[in-house]
Amino acid sequence: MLGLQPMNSKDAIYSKAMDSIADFAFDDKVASVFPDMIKRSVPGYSTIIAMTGVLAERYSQDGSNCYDLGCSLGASTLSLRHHVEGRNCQIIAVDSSESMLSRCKQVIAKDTYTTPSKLVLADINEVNISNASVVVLNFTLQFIPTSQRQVLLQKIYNGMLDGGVLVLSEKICFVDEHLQELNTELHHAFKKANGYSDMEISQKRSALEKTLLPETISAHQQRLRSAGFSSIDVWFQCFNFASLVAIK
Ligand code: GEK
Repeated sequence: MLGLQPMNSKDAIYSKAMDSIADFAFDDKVASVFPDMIKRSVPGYSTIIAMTGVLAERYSQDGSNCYDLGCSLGASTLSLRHHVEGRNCQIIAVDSSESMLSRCKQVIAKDTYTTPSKLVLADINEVNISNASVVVLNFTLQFIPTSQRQVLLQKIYNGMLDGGVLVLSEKICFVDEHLQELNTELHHAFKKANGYSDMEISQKRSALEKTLLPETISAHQQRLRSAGFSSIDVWFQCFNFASLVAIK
């Protein structure tokens, strides 16, 4: 996370009352405050990023590719770089937002680790996945239309080596109404404790309504199973945020 510090401006995007709220987009405004925004909004984010590297260290295979799909400013990419150095791996970090990727390039350029890393401006639905021992989808699948998710996961599975790992971190929802309400409220309490006002929380929620589409853990598990993954586990959960590992 050290590499992300210099650009860490405070997120105040939704702090003033807005007449109309546009759909959330990964534009320059968001990219410029992203590390602060995600850290104050996603419970367990730092743990998930750190453990992504630990998992990569365990599952990366000599001479293979490690993908960070939806890399934003490169937090997971850095974690991969630090944990797979010396493994003869190449990291391929992909994001469709130019604002994110140009900043990610600056972050990676400052990193003292030397794992070869290719940064690609592209839609993850369009990139080729091959020879992969590690694939990371940290809070990215939730922005892909639900109807395209199985095809994407099948492509990822097909491009992975036997014994490879997929790390899938997502905002989740619950079938049980009580749990849905409880976890939503606990998440809001987390954001309030991190300095967001009720208005900011509510305006951001409206902006994300049509773009971030959470699913239940069991929907994710079923999709991973249909794609062919053999061992699937929820290794982290805090309120309505979870991270799964799936082994090919
Ligand atoms: C982190 N993983 O810090 N193709 C490529 N990129 C996409 C697509 C797509 N179709 N859709 C969305 N993105 C990061 C955080 S943020 C999560 C990931 C969040 C990109 C989008 O541009 C953004 O950078 C990222 O996915 C999602 O661990 O903001 O909640």
